[in-house]
Amino acid sequence: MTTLQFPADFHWGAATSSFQIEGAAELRGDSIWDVFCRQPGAIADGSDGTVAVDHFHRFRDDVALLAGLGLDTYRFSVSWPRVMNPDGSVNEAGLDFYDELVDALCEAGIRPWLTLYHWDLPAWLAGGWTNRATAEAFVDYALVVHARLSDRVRIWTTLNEPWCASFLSYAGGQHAPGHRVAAEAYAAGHHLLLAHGWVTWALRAADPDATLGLSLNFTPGYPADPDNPADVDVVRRTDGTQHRFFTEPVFHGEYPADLIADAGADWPGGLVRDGDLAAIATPIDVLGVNYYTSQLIRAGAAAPGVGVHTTAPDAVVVDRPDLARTDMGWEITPDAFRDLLVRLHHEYTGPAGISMAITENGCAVDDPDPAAGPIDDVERIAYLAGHLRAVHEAIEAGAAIDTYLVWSIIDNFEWAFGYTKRFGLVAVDSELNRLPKASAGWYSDLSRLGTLCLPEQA
Ligand code: IFM
Repeated sequence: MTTLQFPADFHWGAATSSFQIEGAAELRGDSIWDVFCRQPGAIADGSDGTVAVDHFHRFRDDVALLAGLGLDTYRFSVSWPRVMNPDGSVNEAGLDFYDELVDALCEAGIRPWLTLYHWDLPAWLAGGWTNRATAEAFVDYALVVHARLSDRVRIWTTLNEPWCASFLSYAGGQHAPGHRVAAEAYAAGHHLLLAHGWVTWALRAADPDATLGLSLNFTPGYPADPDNPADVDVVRRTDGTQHRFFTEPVFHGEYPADLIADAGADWPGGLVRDGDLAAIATPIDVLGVNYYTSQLIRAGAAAPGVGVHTTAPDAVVVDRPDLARTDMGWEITPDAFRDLLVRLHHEYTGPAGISMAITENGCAVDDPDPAAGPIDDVERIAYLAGHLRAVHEAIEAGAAIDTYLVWSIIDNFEWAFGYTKRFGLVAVDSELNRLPKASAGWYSDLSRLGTLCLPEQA
């Protein structure tokens, strides 16, 4: 057994998002995910977010659950269509919900970490993220939320995983609004970044001491044959659209030239106005890193489309049969997580003098039905332990990482997979009772002591 000690001031917590857990859809406007869920075949089990796990009505129990586990941070997102009405007025009752949630968290001694956008875009915003006006509306919404909650919420994430909200949604068709038009993905990506930059600027002006950032999802790619230039190049292009499209303008104020060249006619040059890149590069305080897996890629025949983790049309993901997989089919690669964190530290956060937080990490396990008895999710514990070892190694290598937020505290609506995939430390039965799994107890012990115990091979 090896033991690794995390710093005494390291933050341990969990993350969720509004659409995935809240329910109470009748008390808010439609989001693009409500509309998407109504499309036949869009969601694997035909489900939706109407009730989800009813967090809206059970939030006090859920906060008590977090507190009982001893977690000190809870990252949640606000539902834009719960807070704003189609005519631009504020839905005060919707805002009240978050006010009460934040109060409950503070009373429990839990640090609220608020994400402003986790994909549930109001359905009434014409053109969605392909329309620059959506970024303008995002500023109005963000300021409304900030005005009500900033006396207690001190950490703000503008966007969660803008790659998913652009490429997977507008080119891949797998997420709302389900389009398959590459040029739309670039336009959406630019407007999402603009929304991030404008809100960062506006919140900084209103609240200079707030901690501000965004959460990006990273799936490092490796060439199947490092000596084959075609494989190396397809990895470069995948890294371009998936990662550098976001990191380069945020940290360096520019879109990479190779990415613009690769995009060709799809590049939204006409949409990028003077001042946009300066706004996008408004300094942040923390980079949120969401990590689940990595992939081996080779160049293959061009097949238009977007994979779950790729964008280049000729990217072929190569199976690594020696690696274990999660229930999403994602290969378990904690060493790639460590290498990613060290890369991000050297290329972006270190030079900017800012920290990183792991704002999502976790795994889907095909857990047994909770009705059958307590769930002993040893696979999840092993996954988390391996990835926390990677975080520890990255810290030892110099990366400034001060927070780890597991995805997720509770089983929830896993987007196009509906309720068929379980990421939670806590199960939910058919009556929506909360039933902690073995991983919840394990994570609770870890967060209290900060000591990670690993079998020699983890
Ligand atoms: O459930 C999602 C979450 O909403 C965003 N990041 C990845 C998770 C697992 O797929």
